[in-house]
Amino acid sequence: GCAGGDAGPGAGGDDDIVVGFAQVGAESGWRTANTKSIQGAFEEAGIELKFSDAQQKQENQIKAIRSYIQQQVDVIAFSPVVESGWDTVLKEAKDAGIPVVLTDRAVDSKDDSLYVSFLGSDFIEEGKKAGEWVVQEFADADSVKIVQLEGTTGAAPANDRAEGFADVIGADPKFEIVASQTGDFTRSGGKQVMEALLKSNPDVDLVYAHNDDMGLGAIEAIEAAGLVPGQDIKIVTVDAVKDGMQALADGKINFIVECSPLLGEQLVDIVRKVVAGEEVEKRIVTEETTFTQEQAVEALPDRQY
Ligand code: GYE
Repeated sequence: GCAGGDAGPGAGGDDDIVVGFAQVGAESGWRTANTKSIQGAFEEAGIELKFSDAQQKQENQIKAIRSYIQQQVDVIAFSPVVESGWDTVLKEAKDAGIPVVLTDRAVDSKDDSLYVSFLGSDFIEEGKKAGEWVVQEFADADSVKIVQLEGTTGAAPANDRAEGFADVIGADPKFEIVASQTGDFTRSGGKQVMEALLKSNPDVDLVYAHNDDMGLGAIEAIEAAGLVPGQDIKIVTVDAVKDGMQALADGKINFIVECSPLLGEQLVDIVRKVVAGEEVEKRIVTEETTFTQEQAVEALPDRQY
């Protein structure tokens, strides 16, 4: 924003900063919690936030970023819906002298001068944690048929959660991914894909869903087929949002790898530093844990989202 003139309280401080945030959409419980965290943190900080929802379309996100460039905001932050295809618009921001912070999801740009920092989870690690649980859980089984419900095609968390999981289970040929399809990180997507996959793979042992919402959709499909989720078919998911944790506590999901959506306060910190001309870390990794059914029962009452 513009400095000078106004000598009111906070002049020259946070009141003058304007941030443009281009969100992915509202596809999941995780995303809703993430949006709430970001909007809440900026409101708390007294920093103006321009917010847009791209409805999971890259073209909408690019439009939003271009409009933030035009409005000459101080910092642009966004969670890239897919990994590739960002170089041109990021170069436009750079040429306009507007620093960009990536939150939650990465881009595959070779030139890392196109953004100042990337705040978010290590999705490969999350996939590995899911795989490690599967290896333990099925230690005594001779063969394990797995259905994978993938996140949005081309999104960093879909690519990386598949990769980390495959790395771990790939060490033992008894694990077989019999089908893998995208459910676009939505509950309805997970349900639809699971309905179809159950017809061709009625003997599946395990569902690995890249997020809770798709796992919750799969539960509906499994129950509709007359099977018991969590028993006849085991389920492991990623996120640990409230509905997922409830299903875990109820025994319908067997294990959840946490992915924290609460990035708002850290993003505010980064924005303040960038505007003040201070150094920020290029990569800030979110800390997260995993939950068993027992741990979900314990954690649920205090869960914020
Ligand atoms: O896991 C999923 C959401 O990018 C980490 O996006 C995020 C993912 C999250 O739709 O639920």
